[in-house]
Amino acid sequence: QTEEADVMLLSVPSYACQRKTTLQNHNSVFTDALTLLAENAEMEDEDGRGVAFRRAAAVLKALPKAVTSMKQLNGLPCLGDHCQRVIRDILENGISSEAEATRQSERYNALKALTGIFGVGAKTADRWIRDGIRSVAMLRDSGHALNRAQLAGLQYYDDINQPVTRAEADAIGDIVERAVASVLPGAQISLTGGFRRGKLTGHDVDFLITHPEEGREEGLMPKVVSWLDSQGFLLYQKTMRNSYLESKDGPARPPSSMDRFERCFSIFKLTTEQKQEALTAEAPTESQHPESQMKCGELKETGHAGHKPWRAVRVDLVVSPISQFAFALLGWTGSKLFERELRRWAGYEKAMSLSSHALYDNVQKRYLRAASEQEIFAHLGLEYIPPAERNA
Ligand code: TTP
Ligand code: MN
Ligand code: MN
Ligand code: MN
Repeated sequence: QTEEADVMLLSVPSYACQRKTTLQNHNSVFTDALTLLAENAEMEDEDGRGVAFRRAAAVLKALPKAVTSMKQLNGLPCLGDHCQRVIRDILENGISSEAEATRQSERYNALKALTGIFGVGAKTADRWIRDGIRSVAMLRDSGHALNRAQLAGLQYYDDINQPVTRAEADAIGDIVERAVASVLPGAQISLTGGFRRGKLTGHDVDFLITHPEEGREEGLMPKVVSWLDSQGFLLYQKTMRNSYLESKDGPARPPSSMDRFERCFSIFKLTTEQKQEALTAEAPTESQHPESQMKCGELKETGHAGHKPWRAVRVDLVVSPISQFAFALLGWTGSKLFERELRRWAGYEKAMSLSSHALYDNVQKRYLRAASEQEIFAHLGLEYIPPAERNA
């Protein structure tokens, strides 16, 4: 085969929100390396570099085939010199020496371990590393003062760093349904985040709660949280009240990726029994299927003597008024890069400002209403991309 025949012409639009990105990735050998470099940059508080690596990885994720030669990169967006060097290295040597050196560096591993603790960000991790703390064990022994989130993060470290399965997400969903139904009948909950995009596992479970009658959702979160707490479902929670309205003319506007809904960052206690109930309740006739029997077997396994019969799961809850629901749903479904690209597209290409609350047209000087995600994409002049294709 000639080299010419081997070169497929690849082309993708430059914003991730203009492309369909499924979970099927033909270029994971490249995107794994670029994602590791992005993660490292973010942990070093170099967000600009982090985004550049993430954009490059997202371009490769959207390609219909594996890249096999540098020529195929001609004309692709977001691939700067640095990213091309990483890709060339992998094409020529099978691995990226930069990614491997990073993966093995003491600093990367210390940052990864410490920021892997719930409640610990890049700045805190850096401070601790400068104090000589390079691992979770060293932090435990150090006697450092920790806040409430970090204490919970340490206490449930192993559970929280174990991926959440779809079955576990569904079991948590059942519990949240019960909580919401008992404090505000008629309220609706939606699974958002990675699971809505079809991911099989996640680092947490994300829910958006609303009520079809505007205003009925006000003050809902504290009620949901106290119901959950009274039933023993919460190991940790931090609730923040809605600050959207009062912030409008306030001086300190948050970065656009942060929204101001009533929200709760929590750690749930999920028992093996609840997981079992969720499986049998949702699929009562499925017990004959080999796949569901396998799941039940796995559950028994985690509950056997010697192991605790429950696990800690990170859960994010958000409450939105129905008038902002479509924006909140779009904003909390992700991926994070897809969201960032939507906002960049809105600002640079459409002179609009998009948040998880609203879409503002800076030329017409008015808010554009939307009752569905489809309407928001239409306002933005974008083809509708369903959640399963937002995995940029
Ligand atoms: P995550 O739960 O962090 O990510 P994920 O669900 O895509 O992946 P994972 O499986 O690792 O959990 O965030 C989900 C979405 O929530 C993401 O698109 C960004 C959004 N989000 C906000 O809009 N505001 C916030 O303050 C936070 C923390 C997240
Ligand atoms: Mn999530
Ligand atoms: Mn995540
Ligand atoms: Mn989350």
